[in-house]
Amino acid sequence: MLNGIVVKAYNSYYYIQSGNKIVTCKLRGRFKKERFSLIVGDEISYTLTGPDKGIIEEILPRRSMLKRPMVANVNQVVLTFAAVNPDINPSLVDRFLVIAEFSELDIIICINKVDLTDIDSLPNLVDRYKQIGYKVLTTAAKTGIGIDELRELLYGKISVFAGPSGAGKSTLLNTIQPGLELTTGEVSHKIGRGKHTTRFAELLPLAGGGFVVDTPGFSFTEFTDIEQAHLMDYFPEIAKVAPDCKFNTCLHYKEPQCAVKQAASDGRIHPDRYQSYLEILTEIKENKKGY
Ligand SMILES: Nc1nc2c(ncn2[C@@H]2O[C@H](COP(=O)(O)OP(=O)(O)OP(=O)(O)O)[C@@H](O)[C@H]2O)c(=O)[nH]1
Ligand SMILES: [Mg+2]
Ligand SMILES: [Zn+2]
Repeated sequence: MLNGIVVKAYNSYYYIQSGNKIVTCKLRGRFKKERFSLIVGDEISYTLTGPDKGIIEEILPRRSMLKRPMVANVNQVVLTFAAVNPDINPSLVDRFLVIAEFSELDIIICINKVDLTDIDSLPNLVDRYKQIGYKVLTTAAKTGIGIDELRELLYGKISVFAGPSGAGKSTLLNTIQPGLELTTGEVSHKIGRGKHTTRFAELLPLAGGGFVVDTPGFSFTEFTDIEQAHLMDYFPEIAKVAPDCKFNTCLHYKEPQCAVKQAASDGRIHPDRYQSYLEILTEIKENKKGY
C-alpha cells in the first residue's frame, strides 16, 4: 500500500498528495458504514486502481483536529494582522489568540503591511506579545520584508493562516509560494465570505515540504465552547499568576485579593490584555444566560 495525505475533499472524492503527485481516491465502502468522515490533513494508505486513481484502504490516527476550518493534524496557526489598513486592533488580536490557544495550536503572530507604517509607531504591540512568550514576526508581502523568516517557520508543518479580512493572508501565501495564485484584494473579500472557501479547506503544498491553509477573514469570533473558569488558561500570563489569587475559584473579576487584578494594576499584566479577558468573560457569561 501507498501513503498520502488528503489535500482536498470534494463530492466524496479525495485528492491525495503522495510523493509529488496527486492521486484521486474514493473511500472503501466499509468506511461509509462506519460513518467516518475523512477530512483534509488526514494521513491515509491507498491502493492504485489506475495511473492517478486509487482507493483509500486505511486511515491513520489523527493527531489533532481543527474545527474551523475542518483540518486534521494542523501544527500551527499563523495569526495575520495588518499593521495598518485595516489598522491592527489589540482587542481583536486577543480574541484570535484565545481561539488559537483553545485549539491547542502553536501560534505565530504575523504583523503584515509594515511597508505602510513605521512599526515602532505602533503602541509596543510587538513587545507586548513577545513578552507573553508569543513568536511575533513583522512582514510586508508587498516588498518581501520578513518573508524568508516566515517561510522557514512553515517547512515540514501544516500551518493555517487566519486573521481579519484584508490582513494580507492570501498575498503572503502567494509571496511565500509563487504559483499558488490565491485570489487577493476585493475579490477574495467577496468570495471569502461565501461558503465555498470555508467548507472546502485545502492543503496547499510548499516546495520545501509542508502545507499551508488559507482561510477567509472573519472578524466575528465566538467563544461558545469555552467555559468561564477555563478562559484564563488561554491567556498564558494570566494563567501564570492565577494560582496566587485568594480563592481558587477566582475568575479575576470582582473577587477580593485577586492576584491577576493586582498584576494588571502594577503592569505585570498589560491592562489591555486584562481588559480583553474581562470582555470575553462577560460575553461567555451572557451567552450562558441565554440557555
Ligand atoms: N502595502 C501592502 N499591501 C498589502 C500587503 N499584503 C497585502 N496587501 C494588500 O492588502 C489587500 C488584502 O490582501 P489579501 O491578501 O486579499 O488579504 P486577506 O487577508 O487574504 O483577506 P481575506 O481573504 O478577505 O480574508 C490586497 O489589496 C493586497 O494587495 C503588504 O504587505 N503591503
Ligand atoms: Mg484571502
Ligand atoms: Zn483572581
